[in-house]
Amino acid sequence: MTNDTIAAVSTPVGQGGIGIVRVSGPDALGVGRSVFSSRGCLKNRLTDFKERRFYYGAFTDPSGGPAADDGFFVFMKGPASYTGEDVVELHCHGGALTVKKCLEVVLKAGARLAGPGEFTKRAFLNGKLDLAQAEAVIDVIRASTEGALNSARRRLEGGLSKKVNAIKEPLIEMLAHLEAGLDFPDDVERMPEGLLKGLEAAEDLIKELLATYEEGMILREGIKTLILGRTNAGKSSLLNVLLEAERAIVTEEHGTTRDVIEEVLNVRGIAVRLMDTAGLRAAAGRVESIGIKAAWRHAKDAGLILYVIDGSRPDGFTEDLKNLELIAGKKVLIVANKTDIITGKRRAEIQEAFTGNKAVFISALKEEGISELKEAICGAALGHGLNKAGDNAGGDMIASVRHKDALGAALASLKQAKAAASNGLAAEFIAVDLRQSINALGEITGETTTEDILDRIFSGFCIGK
Ligand SMILES: Nc1nc2c(ncn2[C@@H]2O[C@H](COP(=O)(O)OP(=O)(O)O)[C@@H](O)[C@H]2O)c(=O)[nH]1
Ligand SMILES: [Mg+2]
Repeated sequence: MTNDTIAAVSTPVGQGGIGIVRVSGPDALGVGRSVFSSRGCLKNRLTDFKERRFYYGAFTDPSGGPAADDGFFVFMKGPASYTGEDVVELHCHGGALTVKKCLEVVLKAGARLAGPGEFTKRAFLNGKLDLAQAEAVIDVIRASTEGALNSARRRLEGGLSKKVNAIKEPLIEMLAHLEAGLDFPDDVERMPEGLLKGLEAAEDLIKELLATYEEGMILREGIKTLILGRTNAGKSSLLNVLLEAERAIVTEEHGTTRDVIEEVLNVRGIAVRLMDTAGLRAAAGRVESIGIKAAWRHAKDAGLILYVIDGSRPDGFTEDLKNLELIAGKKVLIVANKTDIITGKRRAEIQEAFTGNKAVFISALKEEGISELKEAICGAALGHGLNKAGDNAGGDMIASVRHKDALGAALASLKQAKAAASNGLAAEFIAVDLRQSINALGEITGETTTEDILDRIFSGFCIGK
């Protein structure tokens, strides 16, 4: 049901200056009226609210009794509201109990508790946002780095939708032309001129957008970054230096780290999810071996591996090269550590021994080369990197499996349309594929989306948004 009146607490649970209960739906004003009174006395109920004006008063159970709390009341008349419906907000004291009590009086007055993301779902259904924008709302809320926030804000402002529509519109025109040819075969040339070229152009644009997936995901979700290497290379020291905190135990003893230690670091706007691991060595005890197995397991799905080598111990390089072979094909940065005790000649040797991967020289002990390493991490994660403000220089990106799958389906149908056109098949066949491609693109912005896709998207939201 989309036309009942829903309510939820829209501010985080906990203590804060203000807590907000939001009410949306055809009876929002009625619900508001029956709980709000200007001087804590229900006899003083206001009946005539001006829109978008704050009124101070008390929130009381419609059947009477002491006020749940006092605060501000504001009314936003639909469609000029977030959901596109009539919306009332009660701004009360920001305590866990005060907001709970205010929500209770609103529910008693006839509103229903909103489900996760239900306000935003209504905004989508009422045409206030398209689906790509609605999805971006939760990404804006969850963003923990500048990069994630900027990328989500671009989508919220409609950047991605505009791109998708720009691909879709010429296809719709081509389809209309083809279909006109079917309906009035005598009047219209059956095979529109430039059809193949148009299909190819759309194909290129879809491929371009698909290519942004990996970076879009990294901006949104961060990058799983594994610190790997032999024992005593300085992995835990590196973790500590990057975090600027004594997070992991560092000793000169081999096999100090056993568990995987995870921390998130903001590197120039990217959430780098660092994992320090047990050093790789053959002669490990039982517990340590479990740690080493975990390290290899995490290596499989890591987005980036910082392979730390002890630059002062060339006797271990053969072992290092063997380990690197096991992670061939992954994004790897060689972090050559302990520059404070190695000579320039040794540096050259290291560079020669590890030519396959980019090497960064650091001293975790003396904290040297760390900003260069951060730069390299950023460059390895995002091809083009970010500018100083954490803005993604690459423009609009897709940032979900849903977008990727929809674009993939659109591309596959386009290819079929192209094959049909170049094989001289009848316009009907081309039209079918073309329509499928258009529908797949429409899924991104929500023109052609089923109810269970919507449910899946909005169930990931928080209640109250
Ligand atoms: N000289 C020097 N020693 C270091 C450096 N980084 C780590 N170490 C030392 O190497 C040993 C092992 O360090 P640790 O971080 O525990 O290595 P891990 O086993 O790879 O985690 C410790 O004694 C550290 O003090 C460095 O940059 N220079
Ligand atoms: Mg360690």
